[in-house]
This record gives sequence, structure tokens and C-alpha cells, in this order.
Amino acid sequence: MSTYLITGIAGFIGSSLARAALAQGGQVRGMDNLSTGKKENLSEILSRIDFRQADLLALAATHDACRGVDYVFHEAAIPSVPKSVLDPLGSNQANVDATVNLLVAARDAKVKRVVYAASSAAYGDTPTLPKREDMPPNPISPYAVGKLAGEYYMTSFYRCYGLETVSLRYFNIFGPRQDPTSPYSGVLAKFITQMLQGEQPTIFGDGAQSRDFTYVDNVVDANLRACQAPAAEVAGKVFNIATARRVDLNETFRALKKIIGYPGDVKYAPERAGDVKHSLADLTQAEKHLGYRPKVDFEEGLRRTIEWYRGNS
Ligand code: UD2
Repeated sequence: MSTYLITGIAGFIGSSLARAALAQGGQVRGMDNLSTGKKENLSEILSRIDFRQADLLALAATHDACRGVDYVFHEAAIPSVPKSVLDPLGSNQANVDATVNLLVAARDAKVKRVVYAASSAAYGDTPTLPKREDMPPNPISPYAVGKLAGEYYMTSFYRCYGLETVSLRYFNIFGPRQDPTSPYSGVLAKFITQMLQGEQPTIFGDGAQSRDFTYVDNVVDANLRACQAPAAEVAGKVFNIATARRVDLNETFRALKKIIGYPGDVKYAPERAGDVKHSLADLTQAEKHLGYRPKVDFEEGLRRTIEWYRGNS
């Protein structure tokens, strides 16, 4: 039986990973400073996990959390482009300093593998689509720089200390439990909850920007695969994790309007600083080395997510 440490376990991705690891018969330990995560996300599994409210920047707590662990899923972050534009220091501490602390602790505890939540933001505004992992990164926002730095640290800890790491570049993940309440929340969590409440959503820019929106169950599957794939194929490497379909925001609004039955229109506001225009993944590497294929497509993901918010808001 494997022991997993999940950082950011109270977030929507971390808590989904916790459920999946438990379902596989794993032991789950989690760290979260509850800066964006919520303990409610863990309510029905809290008694079955070793939950620690602690910050990765507290090195002693991080060392302690890594003891006896086989696999680490590193999801903890301040996951927001605009927040990083407003507060680059805070973003760097949470996304870079905390990642280095975790790597040091994981190395010292001799964990088998660290799987890292990297971001498609690393590609920035390079014109070529779809994005392949061998393309040069071109981060725009401090958030994107921090997430990319985390990848480089992952690879460096593999090369320098032999700690196996796998970086998964997530492409705009959405699904149940994603926090819709902050101005920095992911666009789908915001739009769905606003439209369910009869409020008018706002598109920043003209709505032509596109994203490769990816349902959370696909990411969970990719993480479990990243633990089991042969080291020779994945250690120290970076993989896109996405749906491999690009939808623009105007289309996204129309799809939500139809499923939700929202009668109104969307409003438009100025484009956001640091925003990427288009994002679409090439999944060749993930398929070849992780056996990853998206199991849940965009529309099905939307339906499941809307259903969840209907029952839980
Ligand atoms: C970035 C990364 C994503 C992930 C995420 C942090 C890219 C392409 N993606 O997502 O992989 O790391 O950061 O969780 O870099 N928007 C509106 N109205 C709103 C809210 C957002 O129009 O009320 C727009 C926003 O300007 C952007 C799009 O929706 O063009 C997606 O925004 P987001 O914050 O959901 O995610 P994004 O793309 O910054």
C-alpha cells in the first residue's frame, strides 16, 4: 500500500486526488495552509486522512510531512495570473519558494517520486498551436514564470540528487469544488455559479481568447499514471495534460447558457494584464509515456460541474 502526500489537499484538485488515492487503497496525508483551499472540500474523507494545516514555507513541518511517504502530489499554489500581477512577491513565495522547500524535504525523506502541478501558462503567447513540450517557453505573467521555475527545479532535483520528478502542465482545469468566490477564480467556476444565480458574467477582452479546458478527473488520472510510469520514460520530464480541444470564451458562454438555461447575455470588460490569447495542447508525449488520454470531454465535464454546483451552492 502506497503513502501519498498531497500538498494543497484542500483545493479542488488536491481533494479530488485525495479521494482517488483513498479509492486505490492508499494512505493519504495532506498539507494545506487554507489560503485558497477549504476544509469542507475534504468533509466526508477528513477522518480517513492525516490532514495537516501547515504552510510549505515552514520547513520543519514540510520535512515532517514527507517522512514515510512514497509519492508526493504537489498541488499547493496561488493559482492565479491576475493575483501574481498584483502581488508578484506573494506569488513567488507560494509557487517557487514553497516548491523548493518541498523538494528539499522530499529529497531528504527519500520519497519515490514527486508529481508537480505545472501550468500551460509556461507557453505564454507563442503563436504555434498546439503547444508541444519541446517548444521554448515564453511566460508572460509572474505566475507563469513561477510555475515554470517550479518545473526547472523538479528537473534539477532529478539531475542533481536523483529524486524522481514528473511535471504535468495542466491546461485550465475545471470541475466540482473549484472555488468560485474570489475575483481570481477560474473562469468556468465563476461563470457557472454566476449564471446559476441569474447574475451576468463578464468576459475580459473580446471573448476570442481560447482555452483547452480540462475536466478534473482527467488530471487525477494523469497524476496516478505519473506515479506508475517507468522512471526511464518520465523522470525529470514535463508533460501536457489537457483535453486537446480549444474553445473560445464566447463559445464557452453559449455552451453554458444552453446547459444552464440562462436567459441573459454576457457583458464585456477590458482585457486582463498578463492574459494569454490562445491555448491548446498536443498530447502525443502524455499518451506515449503515461498512456494518458482524456476520459471526460469538455461538454460532459461542463454537465457534471454544473450539476455539482446546482446541488452544492
Ligand atoms: C492560467 C493557466 C492555467 C492555470 C491557471 C491557474 C494559461 C493559458 N492557463 O489560466 O493552466 O495554471 O492559470 O489556475 O495560462 N476571464 C473572463 N472573465 C472572468 C474570469 C476570467 O473573461 O470572470 C477570462 C480571462 O481573462 C482568461 C480566461 O477567462 O482569458 C481564463 O481565465 P482563468 O483565470 O480561468 O484562467 P487562465 O487562462 O488565466
